[in-house]
Amino acid sequence: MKAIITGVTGQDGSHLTDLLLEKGYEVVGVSRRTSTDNTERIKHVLDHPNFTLESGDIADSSSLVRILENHGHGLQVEFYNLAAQSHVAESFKQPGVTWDITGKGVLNALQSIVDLDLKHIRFYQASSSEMFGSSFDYKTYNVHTGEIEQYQDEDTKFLPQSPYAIAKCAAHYMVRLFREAYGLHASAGILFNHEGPRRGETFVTRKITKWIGEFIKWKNSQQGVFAQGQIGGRDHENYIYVEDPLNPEGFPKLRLGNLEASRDWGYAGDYTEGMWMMLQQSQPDDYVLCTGETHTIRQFLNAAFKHVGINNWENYVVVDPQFYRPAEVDYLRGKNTKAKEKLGWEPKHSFEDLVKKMVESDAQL
Ligand code: NAP
Ligand code: G4F
Repeated sequence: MKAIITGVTGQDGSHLTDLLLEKGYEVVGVSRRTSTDNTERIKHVLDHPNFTLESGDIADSSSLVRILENHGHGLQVEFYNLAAQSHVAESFKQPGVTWDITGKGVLNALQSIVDLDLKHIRFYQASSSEMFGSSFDYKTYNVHTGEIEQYQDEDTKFLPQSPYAIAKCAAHYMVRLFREAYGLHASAGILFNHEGPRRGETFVTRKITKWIGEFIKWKNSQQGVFAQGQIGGRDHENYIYVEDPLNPEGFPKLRLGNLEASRDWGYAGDYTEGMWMMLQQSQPDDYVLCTGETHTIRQFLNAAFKHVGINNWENYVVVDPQFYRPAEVDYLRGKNTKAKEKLGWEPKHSFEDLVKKMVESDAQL
């Protein structure tokens, strides 16, 4: 069995590579040329005998054709398209590049497979819950809380709120078209937010846990002062100070944007297993992967700071409008009934497990 993975250097690409190597796959990772090393997350597999790193860019069809010609033949080949400009806020600043990579890149991959007559290849597309945007269905009345619960599933309409989400919608429809028009075994996983210690440092969960890790290290370096249990002695809008006139150094507070948005956060390793399960089905299809729970950024902050014994996170965080987005997705909460019933997939990690994993990794607890 062989798998070609675009986006192999990213969070999901690295987890999927680990999973498929464990299963005995030959893995061909596709990575674009960058002037600084981008292989940190896959450095542990670079010398694996079943791993090959190929240079390629999803926006450059000729590189995909070369890779497919070299690696696309053979009976069981899977192609996981995880490559994307995946940062939603950045997509407002670089909408054209986001479109070329996240949208048109998917057409490049699908069309190359068809043109080379490699239709036996099973294709996975990394679709996103961002495609739902501000759309959700009211379906469940919770008898315990008396609330009507809102969620998104495979039948919820798309109402994208960013250039990223629009590019993902176009790619999603392209996958459906190639499935129907050419009979490709092409599936799309509509994945809700999934995180972990390998998450990019500018996504909100990792930004928080990384800050906590750095703060703990700084705090430990100030041990003599902190032994008295004093911080925030000279409170400042942007810095945390210790109550020590001899120590004028402060630690910069954590700067975040909208704290009210809700996300359905799961653990990335669980979700890459779901991707693989989709391609093992006899028929291609689209599936939502999510936990079914939703939490605000405030709740994530609360849980993450509590984990290192800090109960008043508000004293450490500055809300900075530079991190607001021109349009926001306020609420994401998925329903994973189809994935549970058809794939037998379920998330193995809870919200609390995820927070613990991330904080402990960044704070080296
Ligand atoms: P990520 O960490 O940002 O990784 C994105 C990957 O795409 C990186 O390896 C990046 O390479 C690569 N890439 C970017 N532009 C490329 C190009 N032009 N050609 C080839 N490769 C390119 O994202 P992730 O969190 O692993 O997510 C994986 C996929 O799932 C993405 O498509 C994302 O949009 C989608 N998704 C993610 C989530 C989530 O919560 N994580 C949820 C739903 C969907 P460099 O190392 O060179 O930058
Ligand atoms: O962590 P985020 O940047 O993730 P977002 O926008 O939900 O997108 C992620 O999940 C999608 C799946 O739903 C993927 F398709 C996508 O590729 C990506 O992986 O932001 C989460 C929320 C937003 O509401 C944002 O406004 O956190 C809010 N937020 C508040 N302060 C912040 C910040 N987000 C970031 N990145 N940085 C902040 O300082």
